[in-house]
Amino acid sequence: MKVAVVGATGMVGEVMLKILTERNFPITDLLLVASERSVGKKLIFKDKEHTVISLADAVAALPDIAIFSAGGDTSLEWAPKFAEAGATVIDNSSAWRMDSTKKLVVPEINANQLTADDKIIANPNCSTIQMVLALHPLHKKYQMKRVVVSTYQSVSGTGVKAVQQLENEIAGIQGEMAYPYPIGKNALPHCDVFLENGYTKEEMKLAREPQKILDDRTFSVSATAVRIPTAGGHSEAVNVEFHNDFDLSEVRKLLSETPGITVQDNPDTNTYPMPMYAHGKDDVFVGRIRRDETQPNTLNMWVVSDNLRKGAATNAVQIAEYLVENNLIKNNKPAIS
Ligand code: A2P
Ligand code: 11C
Repeated sequence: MKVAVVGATGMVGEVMLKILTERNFPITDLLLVASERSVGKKLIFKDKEHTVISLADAVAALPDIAIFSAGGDTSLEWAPKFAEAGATVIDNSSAWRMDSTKKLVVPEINANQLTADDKIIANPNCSTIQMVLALHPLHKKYQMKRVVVSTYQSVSGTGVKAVQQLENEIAGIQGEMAYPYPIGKNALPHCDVFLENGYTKEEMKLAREPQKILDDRTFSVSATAVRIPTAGGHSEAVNVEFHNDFDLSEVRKLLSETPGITVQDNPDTNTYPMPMYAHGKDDVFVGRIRRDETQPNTLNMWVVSDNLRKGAATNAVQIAEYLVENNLIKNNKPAIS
């Protein structure tokens, strides 16, 4: 496969290269793409030096697969150009997620909907992916009615500038601010921009994306997204009300049998998921599984995952693997005249 990584110099791009290496994705040619600022820069992939190229040069090179992590504007403009040149685009931004002509995919849940005609495929938001992976087996069994989620999100979700802000604050250095306030020793109930309804864009992603991924609009999600001074992953307190009653040991069994989930849940040994353990791993970790004693058929759980891995790069690479394994990369490159 000729693979383009668009946004290769960014935070997700760096993890993407690591994951393509770890999973030994079948790459014959690798195109590393970033903004004009980075063209000519050298990056190492599997001990080999690669030169960063421009978007236009990458389109001209006719890749089979292009994995985008370069922001929504770049995706909106360039994903269609890559698709027209025959590439299958897997896009990490929010640009195409709610477009009814594009699929929004968490491979463990709905990769089976993909066909060779899907030329732009959307990767969900990081906080959505980990939540929906934990909810999916429970929804199938007990049917969700309403989810109330509060997130505790890593600064790495905002990007390099935010990680630097936290590091500067810890070191006592004055520097550029990614947030309107200090993030160290703080919690900001503010992830992404505010919308007219008073919610943030991040909160609305959590409300809408799960319905599309699970192809079900009969349940609702209400979210509060909070940025905290951690770097290893996102955590979520998830309260879910079902139509049907559940048995706690069966909930634990369903979750532990779900590919991609690790249950860490033992109050006797202080065992529960934390970003410092999830960091660098691909699984979604679930713990603090308990009944909400204030109303029937309602469960509380704590869900943690590395937002740059399963929340972004790993999920995108898993989509690419599914396409390759199922022969869904169509060779429809334009004929060269
Ligand atoms: P560059 O490093 O040249 O700015 P992050 O989310 O960590 O900030 O990374 C964003 C990634 O998207 C980087 O690789 C960045 O490249 C890339 N990028 C940003 N804007 C553009 C653009 N207009 N065209 C191509 N790549 C872009
Ligand atoms: C965050 N979830 O942690 C965001 C980062 O829509 O892909 C990813 C934004 C997105 O702030």
